[in-house]
Amino acid sequence: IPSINEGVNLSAINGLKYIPNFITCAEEKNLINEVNSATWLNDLKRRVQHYGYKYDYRARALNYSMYLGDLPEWAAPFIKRISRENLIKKDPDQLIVNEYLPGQGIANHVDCQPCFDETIFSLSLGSTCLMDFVNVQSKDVMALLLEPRSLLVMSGEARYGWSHGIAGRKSDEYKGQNFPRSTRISLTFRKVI
Ligand code: AKG
Repeated sequence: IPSINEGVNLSAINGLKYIPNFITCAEEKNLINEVNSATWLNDLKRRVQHYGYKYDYRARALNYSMYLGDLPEWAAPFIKRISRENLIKKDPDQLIVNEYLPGQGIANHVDCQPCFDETIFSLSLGSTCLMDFVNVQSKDVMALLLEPRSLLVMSGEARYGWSHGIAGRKSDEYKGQNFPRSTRISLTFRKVI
């Protein structure tokens, strides 16, 4: 499946990796089914699932007294693969599943620096969505359309020097095309430190 990001120059953001079609359509379908058969929480504006130590968005810290279970079985093949492909040094032990309905987003943020290790992964399922990156110092902005089945890897500058977020919109404009949003589910993996 061709990616709209073919040939896009990501070198403005060191440590940012975008891998289109990281998983197949069959794997995507299977992951969506697995996620939807687990229990969703409604403690944010959107539905979420937490595994490992819970991140408290209000306190902007990990809640070490709330361990919400090991990573699910269905995440194991994915973790094995990112490890085998040397995309990580230490296996992730925390997962946040976010569900975005059209119109929902997530405020720009830098993932908690003292809580999580240097590499963050986000696997996209379902809909496309435009992710905005803002340089913490220069305020430079870059936008990248995240496609279903793609993997986003943030480390180094991308992890610490740029914030990332998703505007709450029903469609995105990207490279002169309109991309209406449908339900998107993202799996964000991190290593707690
Ligand atoms: C977070 O949960 O902190 C995210 O940034 C999620 C990003 C995404 O949905 O791809």
